[in-house]
Amino acid sequence: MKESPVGQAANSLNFEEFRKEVLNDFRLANESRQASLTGRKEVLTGKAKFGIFGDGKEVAQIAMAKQFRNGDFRSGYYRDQTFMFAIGQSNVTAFFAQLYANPDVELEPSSAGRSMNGHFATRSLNADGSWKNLTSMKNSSSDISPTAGQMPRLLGLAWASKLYRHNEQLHQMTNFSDKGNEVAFGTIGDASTSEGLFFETINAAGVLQVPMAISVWDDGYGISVSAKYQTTKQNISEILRGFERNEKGEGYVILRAKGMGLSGPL
Ligand SMILES: Cc1ncc(C[n+]2csc(CCOP(=O)(O)OP(=O)(O)O)c2C)c(N)n1
Repeated sequence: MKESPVGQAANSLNFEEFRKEVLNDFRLANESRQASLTGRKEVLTGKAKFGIFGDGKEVAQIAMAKQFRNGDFRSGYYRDQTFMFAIGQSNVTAFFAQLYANPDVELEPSSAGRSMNGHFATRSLNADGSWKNLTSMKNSSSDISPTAGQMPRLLGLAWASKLYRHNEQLHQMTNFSDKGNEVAFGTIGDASTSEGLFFETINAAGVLQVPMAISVWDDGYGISVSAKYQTTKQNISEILRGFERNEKGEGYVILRAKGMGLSGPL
């Protein structure tokens, strides 16, 4: 086996498998980038009603998808297309079907053309109205338009898992939870962290100690308004420092990473 280009982490994988995975990830990132560029042209030339896209966030979202397991839930926002593609719960065809408001639920499974583009969801029910087994699929709650509106629901999903974890009577409901062994993943833009719902969720999650992971995508702007006008110190991680986990195990872990490195051409 050849020396792996990324050292220890990849050495556990067979080199051929690793190579395949890297190429697949690169292909997916490119497809998603092209979907953003083409979609934006469709909106600006009047062929689609409204558009909002996830370019610049491809690589970090692919990394996030690698941690997302069956049974987990997403409560996120409109920039998550690459993540949804990467977990296999959307694709370029479905993405454009939503952009054009296609009312066919087979083609546009997130909302059958009812929501704006970039508003993702997975279907928890079968066509006959019965429940799917949510523990054997990757789940997304339905995106809503008010920014930060996804936050209380994220907390609810994580809280539900904690209740399942600690209440054995619930363990028989195997379609919904594997004894609480799930994580709720949230995503939000930096400007939307100014909303009260964000701070309430952040505080409650620390108090309740729930299985929840939030990514704040900080591009320094909310529409065209600089972070200077909406976030104290222009740095949400910095102002959340008081919530950081202490030696008693209270609070939670805050990590910062450069996730927008490929905002130029891939
Ligand atoms: C409650 C509410 N206020 C305003 C808007 C309009 N709006 C949509 S996106 C957006 C900017 C969000 O910026 P940010 O959270 O930084 O996310 P980004 O799009 O930059 O990733 C605004 C103000 C909205 N959807 N909901």
